Amino acid sequence: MTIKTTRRRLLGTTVAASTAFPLVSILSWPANAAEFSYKYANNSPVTHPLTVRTTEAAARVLEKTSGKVEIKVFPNNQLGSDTDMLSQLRSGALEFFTLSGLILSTLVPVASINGVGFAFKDYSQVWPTMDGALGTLVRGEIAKRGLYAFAKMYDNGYRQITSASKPVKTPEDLSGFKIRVPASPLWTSMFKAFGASPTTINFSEVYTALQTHVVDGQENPLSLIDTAKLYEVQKYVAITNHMWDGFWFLANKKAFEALPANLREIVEAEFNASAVAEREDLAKMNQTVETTLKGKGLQFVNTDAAAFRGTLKKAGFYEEWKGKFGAEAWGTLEKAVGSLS
Ligand code: X2X
Repeated sequence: MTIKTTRRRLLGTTVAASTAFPLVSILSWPANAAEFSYKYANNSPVTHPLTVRTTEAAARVLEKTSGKVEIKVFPNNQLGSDTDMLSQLRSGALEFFTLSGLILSTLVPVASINGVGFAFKDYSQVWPTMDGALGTLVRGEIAKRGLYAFAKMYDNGYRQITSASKPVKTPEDLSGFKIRVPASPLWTSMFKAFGASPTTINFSEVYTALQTHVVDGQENPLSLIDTAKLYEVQKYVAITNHMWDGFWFLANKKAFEALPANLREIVEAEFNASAVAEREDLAKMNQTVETTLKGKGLQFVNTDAAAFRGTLKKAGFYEEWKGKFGAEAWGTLEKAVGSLS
């Protein structure tokens, strides 16, 4: 191959990728050498540990498969909103995608079970539960829908409520509150049970929705409030810890099974290893992020979790979702975290 053709090929690659430039450079391997050229996409900022660690996993996969498996990383909704990316994953236009279990529940209903309000006391309950029986149950249901979920979830975090016009100090402050929630029946149901007025908006539109006051507030872990710069368009954050949320690393089953077993093993091992590293990154970040956000002007409000939980109970939230998830899934959750209703 002459230098001229190489350059032309590289140019072609750059042009093709120019609308959404992948983070993993393919320039370290000869052009077109990969036997499998796959895409991984997410909704998270480039600086978020989810993107950082999955990008590292993709680089390790390229190296350990001697360039046979190339996974280009498209973070930050470059390929569209979560709803769009889920469609792309299902059709095979996208091979890998990380998605909140709660949003995945639009396809796999039981996948929102980890989002039940105040279910997990802390991370010492989260990881054994999601790496254990409940995670296995959810993965089994995901497998029935043409997708394959890797064993290790990536952390998103405990969610907190931000607002622009007034702080949320008590459950009563949520009455009529215009809040953005992700696309998930459980999220909408929970904020209705709080008496709020929830609107479904994909994360790709959240910053703008807050900036233009389509909604007054939203809820997300502090790590995302920081990395997605939501503090620029919000004034207060109420520490509610109202649910724990994580990302399943999902593969289009057909595309994943097209890889020979030895390559599949490498991909799975590397993305699982990165999930564990990402959980540790967030644990570290959680020690400093409050100070960071205060420095950026966000005002913190502490809340009484028991009061918020009591509001959900009174509204019949737990009874309703116990019925929706069914005895097996609800029982598996309660076995891990104790009685909820
Ligand atoms: O959409 C959100 O709020 C986010 C980024 O936390 C999820 O992926 C559920």
